[in-house]
Amino acid sequence: KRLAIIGMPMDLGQMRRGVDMGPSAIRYAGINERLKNLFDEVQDLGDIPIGRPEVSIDQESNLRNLELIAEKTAKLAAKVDEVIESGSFPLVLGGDHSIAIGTLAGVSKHYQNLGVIWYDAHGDLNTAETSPSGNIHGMPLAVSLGLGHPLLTNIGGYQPKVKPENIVIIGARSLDEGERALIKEKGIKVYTMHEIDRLGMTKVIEESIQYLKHKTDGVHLSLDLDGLDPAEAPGVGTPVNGGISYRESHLAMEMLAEANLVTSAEFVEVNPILDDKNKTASLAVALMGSLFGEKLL
Ligand code: DIR
Ligand code: MN
Ligand code: MN
Ligand code: MN
Repeated sequence: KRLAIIGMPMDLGQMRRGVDMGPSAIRYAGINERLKNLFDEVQDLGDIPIGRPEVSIDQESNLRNLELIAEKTAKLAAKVDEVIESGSFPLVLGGDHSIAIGTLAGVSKHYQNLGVIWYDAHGDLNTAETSPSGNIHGMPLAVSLGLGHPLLTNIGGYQPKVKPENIVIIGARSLDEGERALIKEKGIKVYTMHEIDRLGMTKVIEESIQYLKHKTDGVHLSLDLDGLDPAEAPGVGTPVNGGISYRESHLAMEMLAEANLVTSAEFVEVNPILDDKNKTASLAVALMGSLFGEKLL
């Protein structure tokens, strides 16, 4: 089994600079050391070139940086596709969550029924019409359902990338009105913090695995570090109190590893400028260890 790491240093999906340094911060936290013994080979393919596009952070738009995001995520999609084609497991390092538009475009063409686990404080189910912020990092899951601007939904030349019944959202505690309506309309499975508190993470992950296992032929894990509590993951642009704990998150990753379900992954929204001594990047690397089968004993 081979792992291919792809950095996506893009911060265009939201307004706080610094999340473009996420891939560097995660590498600095020792990703290679941590994962090299869990695979036959770990290749770091470096970063998708983003350059320093001139964008104004105060521009008024309901799809801020649309063209640039479409262009860059298409490049990521092509790279992810190539990695899967070569037989490696793609692990993408963000970058803000808008990068998932590209990751899913690259992954999903390899599966008839791709499952998606969206580990996040947010639903990322906004469209230009429902978004309160205009930030595309609040839209990637909607885009992957085929909802949103065609420049985004058509990346890779097909849509949708994922079906609503193949999605599980875990950790939600900040959902906008339009997102709630969409969740109801499409019947998307969501474990909010309420269900996590009530059922416990064990049950949440057991149920998620059962829910996805029979109807999917691959599962993508999209892990937004803001799904965790800001006390554990302070280095994120949109922290929301009352999040998933460190232990619950390790348990979730360990159970996913045991189930051998996940076929691609991305870790997003690590912003070292907002972080406390690279704590959030280190947490991301530790969670990757658990996801890829690291054992305590
Ligand atoms: C909010 C925040 N729902 C928006 N979304 C975030 O701007 O659409 N997603 N932070 O991770
Ligand atoms: Mn292909
Ligand atoms: Mn997100
Ligand atoms: Mn989020």
